[in-house]
Amino acid sequence: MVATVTAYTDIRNRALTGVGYDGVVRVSAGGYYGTGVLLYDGRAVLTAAHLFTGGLSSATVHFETAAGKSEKVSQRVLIEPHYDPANSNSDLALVWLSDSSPLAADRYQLYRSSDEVGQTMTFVGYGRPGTGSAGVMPSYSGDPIRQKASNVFDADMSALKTQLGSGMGWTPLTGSQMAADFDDGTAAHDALGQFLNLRETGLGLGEGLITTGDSGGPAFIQGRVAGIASYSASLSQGDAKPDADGVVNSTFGEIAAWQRVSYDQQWIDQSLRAAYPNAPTKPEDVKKQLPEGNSGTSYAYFLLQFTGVRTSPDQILSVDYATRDGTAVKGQDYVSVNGTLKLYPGEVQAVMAVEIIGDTRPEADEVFYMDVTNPVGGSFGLGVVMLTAMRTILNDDGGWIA
Ligand SMILES: [Ca+2]
Ligand SMILES: [Ca+2]
Ligand SMILES: [Ca+2]
Ligand SMILES: [Ca+2]
Repeated sequence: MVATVTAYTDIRNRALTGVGYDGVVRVSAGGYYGTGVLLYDGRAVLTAAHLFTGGLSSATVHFETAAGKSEKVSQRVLIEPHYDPANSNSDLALVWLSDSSPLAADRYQLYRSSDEVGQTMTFVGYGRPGTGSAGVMPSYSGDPIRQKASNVFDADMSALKTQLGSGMGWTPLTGSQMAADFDDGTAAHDALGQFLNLRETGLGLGEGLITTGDSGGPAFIQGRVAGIASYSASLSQGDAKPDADGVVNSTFGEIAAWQRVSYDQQWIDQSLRAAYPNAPTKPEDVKKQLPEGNSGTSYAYFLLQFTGVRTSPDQILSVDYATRDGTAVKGQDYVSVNGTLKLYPGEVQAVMAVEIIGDTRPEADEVFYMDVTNPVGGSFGLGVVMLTAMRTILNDDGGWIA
């Protein structure tokens, strides 16, 4: 990915394995590729819809983790239903793996607050390398390399449209896309400084911008997925020509846009929930004891129900949740999760899924816990601050004698 300030051979820009980026994957479809990010269910990869133009409905997901490289084919691609290619709105897609992801691949939560603008983010991708001064390297023919760089989400893209008017040939939906510019520390190349008077001249050697192949890649705030890389642009207005060469090639002075994940979190959450296999829909169907399985992961479900009354029909309710070790140990027996569950308008219940790790080692039956806290828009009952549920992973391998 990523055009950076220094050359791609500079180790500072590499998103090496084992340091938290192993859930950032390469997604190839129809002879091209982009980038994607593995979400909290361990099955769905969030990426850009425009990778699937022409009705493509399959993809290959390439993992690169501390445990090595592997790839998985997906035959299940869901395009955000409001995707509008002419304006690059809702440029999001979900790609489900046919089975579980490598355990070494990080799973990520969504960044859910709406305070992204003004924050520094780190973005990661497999795009063609380049530098801010020379632009993307057309001659690069090596293997795709996973790189990272940082930038600041300076503005909502719709603010730029308001300023540039017909000088910008597309209309971003208000609140749905975020802009960052590629700075080199000078006012001359500070695009959003010139257009919107947002004078922020960059993060020095940490600054970067997306290039071709980074499409669909994540921008992280606090380790959560806040943006999905969508496109870059070379814009000008009158005397303001921040891009030195006027060509879209990821040089200093260009602007890139990320789809704003918080804006689309309902579609993402509900799509993932709808895809859980055999998820319970009523309390009596919840399985509290689950066979461990022999390979990959399988789901243990927790069903959260709201029995109160909303203050208004469109109120969004939420709780925070986190798994906790009992005799079962995270990373060995199950995949720990720690996130926020939202109940959107019309919903009175939803499932949380935890991946149980299968193996063929005889063990005792083991338990782990799910703690649910911080109810927003309801309470757990007088004096109750936490709900806890337990699940038992049943040994299904021979040889254990109690
Ligand atoms: Ca910048
Ligand atoms: Ca700037
Ligand atoms: Ca340029
Ligand atoms: Ca087993």
